[in-house]
Amino acid sequence: SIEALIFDVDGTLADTEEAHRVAFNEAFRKHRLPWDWSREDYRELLKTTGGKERMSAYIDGLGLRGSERAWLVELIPALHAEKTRLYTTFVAEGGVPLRPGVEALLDDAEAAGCRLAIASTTSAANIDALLAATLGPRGLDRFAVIACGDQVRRKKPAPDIYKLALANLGLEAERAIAVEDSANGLRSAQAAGLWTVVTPTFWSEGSDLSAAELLRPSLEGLGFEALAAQAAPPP
Ligand code: XBP
Ligand code: MG
Repeated sequence: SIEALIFDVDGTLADTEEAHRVAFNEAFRKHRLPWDWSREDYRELLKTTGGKERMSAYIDGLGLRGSERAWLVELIPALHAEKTRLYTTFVAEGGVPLRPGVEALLDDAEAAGCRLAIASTTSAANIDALLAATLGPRGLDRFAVIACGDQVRRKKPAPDIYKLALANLGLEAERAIAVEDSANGLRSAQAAGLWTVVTPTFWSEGSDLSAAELLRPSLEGLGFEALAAQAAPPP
């Protein structure tokens, strides 16, 4: 039987990527960089997971040499800290709601005795801000395990973050379900052996999500028992 649901955060619990994008651009302005990522740019840039890694990939694409490139690479930690400050402030003010059906599924799973967990590329600070703003001050405590950010060296699509979440839950992959929104997240979860539900957003449009065990526009109307029965049908 299914004993845990492991949720991705960005794109899955909430459609946060526009807030991330705006925070990146604001951080670039504050550091007097002439960078401005459009929504189309950002959809492409999302193929690199992790904010620091995303900026690094962007800098690589600028084709700069020597000291100019080195100076920008050295600026990444400061840019990312600034971006995190801006993002958490916006999210803490209630700037990003949960996606439809998320809270109902969390409630339903808990009522059925299923544990909740998180496997995310983003930082703990960002997750704390989102869960407190959307689920209240005790929102974070509802998750038995939060695996995130730099706790693993290889971010999604590598399986490491889902493997870490499973290890911390003390479960084999057969006992859990992953909930995702993106191709990188789907690859990560499936590479860790997880049965995966995918609910795409604007940001995952155009990516191939056909490998998902269950693909649906949102979690709305999806009860825990129905989900668990699909993932682990009774013998
Ligand atoms: C989300 C990400 C994150 C956010 C930015 O991927 O890739 O990098 O865009 O967060 P997933 P940070 O939903 O697959 O976990 O800047 O904190 O990295
Ligand atoms: Mg995601």
